[in-house]
Amino acid sequence: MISYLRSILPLCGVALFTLLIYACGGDDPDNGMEPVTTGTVSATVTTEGSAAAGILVQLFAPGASSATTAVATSSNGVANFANVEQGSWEVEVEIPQGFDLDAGETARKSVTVVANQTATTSFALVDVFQGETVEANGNLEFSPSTLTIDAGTQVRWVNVSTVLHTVTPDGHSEWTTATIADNGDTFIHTFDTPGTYQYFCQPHVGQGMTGTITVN
Ligand SMILES: [Cu+2]
Repeated sequence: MISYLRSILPLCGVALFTLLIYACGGDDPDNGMEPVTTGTVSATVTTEGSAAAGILVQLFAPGASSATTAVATSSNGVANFANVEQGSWEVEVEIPQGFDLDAGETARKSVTVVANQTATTSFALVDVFQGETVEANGNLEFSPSTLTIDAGTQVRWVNVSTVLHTVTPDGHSEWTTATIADNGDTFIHTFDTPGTYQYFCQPHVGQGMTGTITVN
């Protein structure tokens, strides 16, 4: 019996060693690591030549009607799709209210993804908004904070910072409170009734982030 154990002990050691090598094999670059088959798609969106933040960009398999995934552009105007299988893909920009494609642009473009590389594409938009724009900025201000307009005018609030703001009516119900959470987010309201409309930002009203729209 002892001699039998003594004879199989080295075999057990070999088996254990083989198991360890097998288990660790994935970390060994020389030992059957899966080749990388994915790359990155990088889409840049600009409005009038400047980086456009908060614009939704979608990735489609060729000819597909529903998107594989969607990413909003960051403050640098870039939407990155990581780990995209190599091959042909289509990238489509969602044109926000108040914007249009620049002359000669198309909303959906083809890209070819190569493993370990970045395929780039870009979309140029133009601002065709016909109203007044109020920026909610990183100094915790609405700019301009007072605005006088004619009835029927649209006002667009745009978040030009990286902090969340709200556009909250103060003592009236001309609109329902709106959150512009991210850089590039907008809220648009049409003022049809003459009057004075005060509003504030909920998180920053304590820092004086208020505004007034006067409609004639
Ligand atoms: Cu705010």
